[in-house]
Parts: sequence; C-alpha cells; structure tokens
Amino acid sequence: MRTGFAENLRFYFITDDQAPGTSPLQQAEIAIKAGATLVQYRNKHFSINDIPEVEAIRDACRRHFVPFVINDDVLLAKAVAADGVHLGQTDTPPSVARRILGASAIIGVSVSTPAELDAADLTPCNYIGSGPVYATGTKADAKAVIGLSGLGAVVEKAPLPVVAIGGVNAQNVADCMGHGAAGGAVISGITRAEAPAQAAVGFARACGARSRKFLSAWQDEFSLIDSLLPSLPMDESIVRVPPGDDAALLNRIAHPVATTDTQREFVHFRRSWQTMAELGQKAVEITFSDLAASYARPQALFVNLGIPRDMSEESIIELYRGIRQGLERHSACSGGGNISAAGELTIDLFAVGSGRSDIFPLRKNARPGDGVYVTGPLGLARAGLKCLETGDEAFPDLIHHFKHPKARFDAAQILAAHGVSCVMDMSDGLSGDAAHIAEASGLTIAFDAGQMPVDPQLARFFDKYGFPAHAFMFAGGEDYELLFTCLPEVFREIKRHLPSAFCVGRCHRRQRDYLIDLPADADSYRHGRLKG
Ligand code: TZP
Ligand code: MG
Repeated sequence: MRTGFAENLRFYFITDDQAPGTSPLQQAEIAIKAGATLVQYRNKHFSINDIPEVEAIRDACRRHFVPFVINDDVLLAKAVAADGVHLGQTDTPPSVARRILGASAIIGVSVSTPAELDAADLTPCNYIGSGPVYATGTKADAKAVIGLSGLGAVVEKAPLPVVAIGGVNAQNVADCMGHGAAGGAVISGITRAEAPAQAAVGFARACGARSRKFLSAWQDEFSLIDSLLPSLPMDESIVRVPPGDDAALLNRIAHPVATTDTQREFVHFRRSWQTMAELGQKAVEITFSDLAASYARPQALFVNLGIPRDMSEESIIELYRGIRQGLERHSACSGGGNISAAGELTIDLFAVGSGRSDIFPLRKNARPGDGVYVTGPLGLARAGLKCLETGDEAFPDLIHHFKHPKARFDAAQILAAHGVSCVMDMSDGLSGDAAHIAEASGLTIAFDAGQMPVDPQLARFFDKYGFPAHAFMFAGGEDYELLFTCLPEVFREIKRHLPSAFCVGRCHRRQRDYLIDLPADADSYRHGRLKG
C-alpha cells in the first residue's frame, strides 16, 4: 500500500458525461478548485473523439498535483498516460492492469461486500471503492444498497483504504468517514446539483479537503512576491541590499558575467510533463549552463515569472521551491524578481556570475586542426521528451535527462584548467550548435559520427521505435553538455579527468559548407519545439 494514499480518497470526484449544464472538463475544474484529492474520468458512452477532453482533464489534474484515474478502461489509461485506473468486478483483472500500467500506477477496485472482498485479488491494488452506500440513479447496474453498516463491514476487513461511493454527498460524507471510509466518491452530488461549484465547495468542507487558491483569487500579486522572495537564499556578500527595494545593490564582482534565459509554456515545456519544482530547478540549471560555458561561477539570480490565472498558489510555491533548490545546489543567491499575470507560464531568469580573469571562452576561438568534443552523451533529453509525449515509462533515465539537466560546472573547471578557449553549451543539438562555432571561427567542422558512442538506453529506445542510429544526437537539443574544441593532445589529457567526454569531429580550414560529413540520418529529427 502506498503510504498516505488514503488522503487521496478524501474528495474523490468522478466526472459525469450526462450532466446537464457542465462538461466533464468543467466539472473536473470545479472539483479541483474546490479541493478534489483525486479525479476519475468515467464515461459509459466514451468514443475516440473524447480523447482531447480526457487529456485536458489529465492536464488540469497534473497542474494541481491531483491524481487522475480512468474508470474501467486500462488501455485508455495507458493511451493518455493517466495516473491509474478504477476497475469494477467484471473489468480487467487488477494484476493485468498492473502489468500494463506499471509499478507506480494507481489501481482501485470496486468491492461491495465482505464476500467480494475475500474473492478479490487486492495485491496489485492501492484502494477499494465500496458501495452503493446510498441509493443512486447514476449507475444503471448498481448493486444492492449496502448502507453504512455494509460499508463498515468492508472497511473492517479491508487491507487497503476504502472510499465510499453511491449517493454520497456533502450531507452524508462525514457519516461514511465515521464508518471508516477514507473519503467519499461523488458524482451527482456535485454534477447534478443546482450550483455545482457551490456543491463542490460544500463537499470539500464536509470531508475536510482544502480548497485550492488560484491567481485570480489572490488578494494582490505583490503580497505573493513578498511571501515568496524570502524563501530564496540570500547572501549579503553578493547582494548587499537584498530584494525589497526598487533594485538590488550588488557587491563588486571583478569580472561580472551576465546571461538570461526564458522558458515558455508550449514552446519549451508543458506543465503536465514535470512537477513545478522540477521545472523551477531545470530553468535555473539551463540559465546557469551559460555561465558554466563562460567559466563563470553563479552569483545572483533574478526571477521574473508570468503566471496564468488558472495556476494555484501551491503550484507557484512549488515552482519557487525548485528555483531555491537550483540556487542552493550552486551556492548562488536571489537578487530579486517579479510576478505578473500572463496567458501562459513564463519563467524569465537573469543570472550574474563571476568570471575568470585569465580566460573567457568564445565560439570564435576554434582553429583548424582542433578536434571537436562534447562533455557527455547526446540525444538523451530529446528521447526523454518523446517518452513523455507518448507516456512511455520504459526509459526512466532518458526522462530523467530531459527533466533534470545539469549545468556542467564540473566539466568547465577541467576544460579551463587545460586552457580550452572555445566552449559553448548545447541547447539546440550538435549540428546546430557546432554550426555556431564553425561560423564564428570561420572554418569547417567535419563530423566523425562513427566515433560517437551511443548511450545504451538510447540505443534500446532507437530499437524500440525504429529510429535511425543518429536520430536526436545531431538534432536533439536540451542536452546542456559543453561543446568545445582543442588540440587532440590536449583532449587526451582532458579525457583522463573527464571520461564521459568524446570526439565528434574535427576543424578544417573553411570549405564551402560550415559542416561536412553529417551522417545521412542526422537531420531526421529537428529540435523538439512544441507547437503552440
Ligand atoms: N459505483 C457504485 S455507485 C456509483 C458507482 C460508479 C455511482 C455513484 O454516483 P453518485 O451520483 O455519486 O451516486
Ligand atoms: Mg466499472
């Protein structure tokens, strides 16, 4: 049993495709706002045309960290990458659902009586739905009403948390919980109420769920910044007058290096792909990656957020938590920031670092005869993105690379120690990034794809999807490794300290093209820019 899973059952909302006046998506939004702790998509007239709505409900749930499960249909749950499934007695057996959906899926099963409980295979399950506790018109084939005593009998024998279902509403959910249920599963009590939003708030109150606060409900945007900014690390040795005034006063930095980066929803990420904390951390790493490529140490970060009105305060706090973790990882501090409402989530970061006095690497410093090298594997993040898009959980390492890029300060230190003077960080994929160096240095880079190692997990991914060998390695993007050039004998030394580094090609005097010897399949996948 998942620890604390019972808490997800407190306000268990189930969508109703037959409700007058509200769509399942509107219902889910109402329930989430009121404080639903789990949403189940139930549609006995489901057709393939409903998939976009199912995905929209899934995304609304993910934005607010609400688990999302599908009624009955394991394959639909798999197809939309839902968090799990709820199964009736005659649906797919739980053990099969577990095999299809994987170890982390939520699996619930309906059990009406102690006899059904004895017969059920509960080992793969996380929770039990028990009812109908009260008479209901919502389920055509509902079993006999079990009443509070029947519910109590199931709870007493159940090795898993139980959610009460069937005619449960704001008036009786507390009674169900008094008989041992972890919460109430509700359909018509909300969807068929005269005022569903009010009914949802009433249900939340009755079962003790906390409502979610949305940006539109904030008293004012300044109060939120006031409460969030102090959660980021401060350091008076870097920022002498901390955020709070019109501008921050920084202490003198001998060789200040500044950079900025934007992460925009639908262009760089979708909220449903990662937690807000992961997103915050990633934004910091990406911005600091430019400092790593400039041999600078991060000092202060300015955070400018554009927040959509449907985002809850909890989500913004989570985002800040991720930013804080990113800053702590690099011993950097906050210089201040701003929050405003926006159509889509936008994270604008501006970073100040302290550079070296002796060397500032430039893209124009490559010379004919230099080898071209990278500090680590390529294409993993782009493949991880593909896994997230398709809901494929078989490649956790690839997904990890997409979600958790790391600014390579460790590698930068080794390159600087060996006097490497041509470095850039890789955000657009090898061919795009190498073209910047070739162009700036006025030379041609010849690739040697045969020498490039393919990460074993990436190789398995290519096999599974039938992708050519170099898909994502040349045109992947978001690797955030460092691309650099130096003489081969210098690289031999570097390799001793940085075993993950490898050669991707060589610099030659300028020929007609900046890039030559690209493998035929190099461009088979362009950088994964998302459609708007
Ligand atoms: N399973 C047992 S009763 C029921 C289901 C799906 C219907 C619950 O709907 P309502 O409208 O909350 O009574
Ligand atoms: Mg069912």
